Amino acid sequence: MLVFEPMNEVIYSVRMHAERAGAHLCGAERLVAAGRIEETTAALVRRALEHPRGRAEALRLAVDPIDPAAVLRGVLPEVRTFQVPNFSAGRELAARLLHQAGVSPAAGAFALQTLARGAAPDGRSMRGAMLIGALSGRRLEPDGARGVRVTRMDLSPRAEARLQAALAPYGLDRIQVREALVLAAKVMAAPGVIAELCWSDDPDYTTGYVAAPALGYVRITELKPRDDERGGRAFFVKEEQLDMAALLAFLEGQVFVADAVSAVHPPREWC
Ligand code: PML
Repeated sequence: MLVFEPMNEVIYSVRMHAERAGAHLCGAERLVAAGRIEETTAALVRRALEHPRGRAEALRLAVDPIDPAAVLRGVLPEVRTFQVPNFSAGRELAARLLHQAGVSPAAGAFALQTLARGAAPDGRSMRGAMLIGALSGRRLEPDGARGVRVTRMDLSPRAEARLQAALAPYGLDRIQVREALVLAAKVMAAPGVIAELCWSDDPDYTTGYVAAPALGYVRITELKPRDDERGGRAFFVKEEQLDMAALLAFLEGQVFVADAVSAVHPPREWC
């Protein structure tokens, strides 16, 4: 369910972008009330300095007020976790899930192969996501090096507390899970997107997911080999109805706050 409703309190976008060796290292954003700006900036700076791919060498912070009337509120998807024995099995499961979500086998295979070899032209990970035609498998993002960045999203404090309580019993209350869930919720609400595939570019984080309105957020414990720095996201779109300008405006600019959570299911083995 999506609701445009003025929030009572003015909120601020707090964004961090960090670089190392002249290249993108990490970025993050929170939407918070004025009283939380200071603790939020401190947490984002700490994160850049303690990044698993090395300490940030340059860092930018931006704090901007958000128009309360422009906030779109939504619900997080249900969370499922499948434990797989290795990344090959994980990718096989991802391909099946994408197919269930309406992605053609060719488009799913193309996305998996492209993320695995590094989706940017230089063979590294892209900062943003690929946009892929769900049937044709064509890459559609306007800039194939940068990809499409999804920004301006967060959890409400109430939803954050509920999500943490729902994830904790399974040892899943981690920043990677919380942030990816919010991003997936926003992407699922985007006009024309039918599914998402993601795994992290952090070398020690092998879990990824497939998300789609019909499936929810399906975590897969191994989608890449450990120590591999290649990862990223692919958003699958219905090409025949695609309004690229509207899609990019939504993904990059629409303020989205998830203020309700759905069920978190216990992890189980996939066989
Ligand atoms: C999860 O464990 O559910 C999160 C998986 C994707 C993480 C993506 C990222 O950190 O870039």
